[in-house]
Amino acid sequence: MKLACQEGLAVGSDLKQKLDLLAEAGYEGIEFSGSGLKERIPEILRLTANHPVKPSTICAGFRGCPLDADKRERELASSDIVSLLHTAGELGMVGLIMVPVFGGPRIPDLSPYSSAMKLELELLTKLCDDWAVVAESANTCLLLEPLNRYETHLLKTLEDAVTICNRVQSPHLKIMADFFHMSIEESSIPDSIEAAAPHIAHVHLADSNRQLPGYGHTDFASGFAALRKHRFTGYMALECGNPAENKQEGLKHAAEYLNNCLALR
Ligand code: LER
Ligand code: MN
Repeated sequence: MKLACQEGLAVGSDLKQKLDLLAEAGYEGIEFSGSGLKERIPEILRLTANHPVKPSTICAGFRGCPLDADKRERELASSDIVSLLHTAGELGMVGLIMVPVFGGPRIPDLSPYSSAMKLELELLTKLCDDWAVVAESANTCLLLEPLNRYETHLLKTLEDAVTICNRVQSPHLKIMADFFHMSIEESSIPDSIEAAAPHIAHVHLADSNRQLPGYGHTDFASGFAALRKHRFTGYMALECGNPAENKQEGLKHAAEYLNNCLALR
């Protein structure tokens, strides 16, 4: 397992300095937002070619919503997702992280014919079928991210995302497991990781209060043990606040804390 950090959380005034300081703090990957990323491909490839910190993933950054009632919103999301999958492939990344819908449903409830959620899950399956083909051609993955109940109504647990993966049956459709959301929604983080393990290709790290690991009460060691048991070798990227006065020291301590959790069980 390799530690990574989102670009916005890394310390430094430019990408070169961020990569150098991440390496010094014990990180091996950097996660980017998808917004404006295509234009940065040459710079990122040049700076990471011979660097110990590699581009790991893209976290969202697409416009529109793939499950909106308005076709133009859906098409905007889909064309951005396709473009970002190609960007992820060009950068040699694990994949593009995608939340299908934030907040409540954007399509109407058509009961008794169908609930909004049933329609959303059917539409999402169809879209993921198509995106998995694109991801395969780009040599990367689409990573479904379940959130918590305060941020979405649709995919809230790893099991919810596994249902979509099982329907699509592509090795290019995977799951991103976020410890913050899991700490709210899963009754047991290690058990849910065990059940979803074959589908998990990336992890987000934040403590129970969405601060750096070590500032809250999430038991990372048991979750990491479940990942290790299933031979997870991917990136785990920090997506959280950094309350430390010295930000670089905060990142260093978090890496030490996480490595300690990795060694615990
Ligand atoms: C949002 O809460 C989140 O965890 C992000 O990774 C969404 O892309
Ligand atoms: Mn996340």
